[in-house]
Amino acid sequence: MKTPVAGRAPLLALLVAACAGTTPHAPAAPATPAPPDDPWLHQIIYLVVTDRFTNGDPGNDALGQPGCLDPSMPSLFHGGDLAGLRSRVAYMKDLGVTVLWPTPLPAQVPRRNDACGYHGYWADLVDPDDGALEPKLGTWSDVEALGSTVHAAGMRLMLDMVVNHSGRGARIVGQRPDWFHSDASPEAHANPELFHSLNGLPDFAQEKPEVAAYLTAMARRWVERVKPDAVRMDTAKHVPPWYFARDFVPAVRSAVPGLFLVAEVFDDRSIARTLPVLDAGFDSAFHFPLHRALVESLAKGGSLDLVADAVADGIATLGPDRARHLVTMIDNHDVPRFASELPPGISDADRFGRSALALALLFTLPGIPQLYYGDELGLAGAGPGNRLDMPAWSWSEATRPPDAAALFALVQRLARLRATASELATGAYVELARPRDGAGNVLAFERVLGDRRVLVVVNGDPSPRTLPLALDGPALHDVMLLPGVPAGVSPAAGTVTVTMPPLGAGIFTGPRQ
Ligand SMILES: [Ca+2]
Ligand SMILES: [Ca+2]
Repeated sequence: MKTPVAGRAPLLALLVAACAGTTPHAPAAPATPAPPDDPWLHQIIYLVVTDRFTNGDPGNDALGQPGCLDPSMPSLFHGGDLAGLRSRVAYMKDLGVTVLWPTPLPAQVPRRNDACGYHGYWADLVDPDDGALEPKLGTWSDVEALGSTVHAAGMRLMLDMVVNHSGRGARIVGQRPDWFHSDASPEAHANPELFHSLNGLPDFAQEKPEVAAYLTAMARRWVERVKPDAVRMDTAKHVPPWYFARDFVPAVRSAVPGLFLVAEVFDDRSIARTLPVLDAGFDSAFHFPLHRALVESLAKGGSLDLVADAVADGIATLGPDRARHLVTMIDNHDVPRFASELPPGISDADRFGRSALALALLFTLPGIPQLYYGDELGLAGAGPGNRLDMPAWSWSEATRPPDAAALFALVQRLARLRATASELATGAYVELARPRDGAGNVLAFERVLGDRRVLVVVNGDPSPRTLPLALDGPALHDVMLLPGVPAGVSPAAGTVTVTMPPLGAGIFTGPRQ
């Protein structure tokens, strides 16, 4: 297990001083009309690889496929389970996340070489569908108990599903070989994204009515049984959008009204790639271009222009309402952890500061923030190392290394801010300044809702920066997140001058006019 770099944490890197400018009052802009609200805009998602989180029931460790349990092997099961997740709902609640997204629950295929489906994406499907749970994760009563505990905590449950592929060697592949695409076919050659196997995973032929019917009935049974609040669809860009529009979306929505549907379209080049699944009926998709921009700018020292561009492109391409619904993240189980994108040899202070800035942006930019387990502790890891076990020291404030404790506290504060400042969930995004304006690597924006605003200023430079901002309306901003800085420092209107320490950020809130 890897731990974040220990050592003395600098005082929270989010330090800022603000002072009032003296320029004349700018003309007040009309209040922005409130955009449509949606409870999902107010959520914070927590992604967990269940097998790597907590082993709540050692009695199920040896169940399931033989030879699949070895906590020392990165590609085998480690013993984490649904009972473990349930035992940590209080931890999640304390952190401030509101939606639990565990990796998929179906029973997994037998071991191949040194790998088993500890991550849940290699289902051992069979026809007729047996709806079997992975025995190492637990029983149906564990699923029900987890759902009850999550809901009793006021949280929501997101079910991770796969309809693109089965696991290699799944029983259904032997039973129904004609239900899968052939990689040698002309279709696979012409359109590999939809018709070619992904990493050799047997690729379902949704264009065959019997295959579509099988997958849709399976999906319906899972949501009827688990009764989730949301569904996350794996590998959605490899499935024909018409299948989702015609079959999947209507089926799961009629089975569980009100489901929130999120599609994984893993493409960090263009948010336009999410349009087909959004048009097919999904409520949301992941903002992979913004993930890349946060990594390139804050982890690798690039320009914050990348972040501003990704946000602006999302809004321009999808419209502001769809852009607000995108799920945003600094990492997930398929990419290196944010802390591992930082340059080798980086100082403890910079490591903490850059992680804090990324999290501050994650919680204040448009989108529904998603944390990957351990983001709140600064866990590092890439390749198989991005799915390490949650460290034993994680669960108590008393046992966390100082940097991890400080980052956890920061996430708590950001989550509380998000819960109380609706501007961050539903407000319009207004860019105020960006690096190419010449102020250094500084990005400033506000989230505006009616007559309220949240102003965010981020300094990605390793040196102090001062940024004058012309604000309409009274600039009465309370400083947020910033210990030691008195609130309400800026009673005047007009220009606000924000002075930021290296890798600093300020979050202010107040009336807009
Ligand atoms: Ca277990
Ligand atoms: Ca496919």
